[in-house]
Amino acid sequence: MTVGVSGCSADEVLRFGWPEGVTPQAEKMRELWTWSVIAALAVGVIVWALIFWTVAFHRRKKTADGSPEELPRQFQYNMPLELFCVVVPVIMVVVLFFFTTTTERSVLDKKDNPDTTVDVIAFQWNWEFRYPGTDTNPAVPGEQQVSTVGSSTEIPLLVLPTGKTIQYNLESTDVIHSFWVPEFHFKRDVMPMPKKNNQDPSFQNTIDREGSFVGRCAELCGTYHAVMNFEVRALSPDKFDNYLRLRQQVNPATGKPHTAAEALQAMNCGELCAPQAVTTQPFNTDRTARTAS
Ligand SMILES: [Cu+2]
Repeated sequence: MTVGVSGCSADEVLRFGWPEGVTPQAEKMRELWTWSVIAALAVGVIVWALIFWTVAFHRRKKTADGSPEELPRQFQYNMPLELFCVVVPVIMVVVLFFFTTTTERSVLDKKDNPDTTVDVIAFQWNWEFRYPGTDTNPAVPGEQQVSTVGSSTEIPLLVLPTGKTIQYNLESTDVIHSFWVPEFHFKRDVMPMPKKNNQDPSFQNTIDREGSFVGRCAELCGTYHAVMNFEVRALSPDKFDNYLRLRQQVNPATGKPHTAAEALQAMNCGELCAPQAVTTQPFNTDRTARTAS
C-alpha cells in the first residue's frame, strides 16, 4: 500500500536506484545491477542471520558455581570449514565475472551494417557532428556533408533516429575528451589521432524513445571543459529523415542549406523540434552580469 502510494512500482524497486536509460544496452546493464544486488542481499541475509544467531545463542555463559565458563568450542584448523570459506567466495567472484563480461560484450557488440553513422569530432571546447553520406552541395558530390557545430550562444544538437542501430565514430583534434550521454549509461574517451593502445574509437547503440538528452564531455580537457556540452535529440525515423533532407536543402530565406536550428524549426513538431538545446544552456560569458557575492 505505502509502496503504491509513494508511486514506486515493482520495476522501480528492482531498479535499486539505477537511473533509467534510453537504450537496450542501458537495460542490459540494469539487469546486471538488479541481479548483482539481489545476490549481494542474499549473501547479506545469510551473514546477518549467522551474526545474530551467534550473538543471541552463543554468549559467554556463567557456570553453576558462578565462575565464568571456559571458552566455547574452537574451530580453527577445521579443514572442511576452511575449504568452504575459500571455495564459496571464489565461486561468487567467478559467477559475477561471468555475467559482467557477458553484459559487457553485449553492450559493446557492433553490427556490420549500422543504420546510421555519425562522426563525432571533439575539440577544445566544442563538438562537431557530421553525417557521412549526406551532401549539402550537390554541385560537388561528396564535398560538403551535413555538420553541426556549437557556438558560444548555441549548444550543438546531435539529432539521431530512434529504433535504429547508430554507430558513433569518435575523434579528437587536440587533447583527450570523453563522449558521455548519461541516459545512454555509456561513456567513451575521445582520443586524438593516431589511436593508441588498441582503443576502439567507435561504438553502437539504439535509442528506444524520442526525447532530448543532455550530453557532456567527461574528461577534464582544459579551462572550459565544464561548458563542453551538447544535446542528443532523438526523433522518430521519419522525422529524422525529414531533418537530414532539410539540412541538405537550401533555405529560401538565407540562400544556404538549413542549419540544425532552421531545419528543426521548419519541421514544427513542438518541444521535440525546439531549435535550441532544452537540457542545458550556454555559459554566460558576460562578466558584468555577475553579481557581487
Ligand atoms: Cu572535452
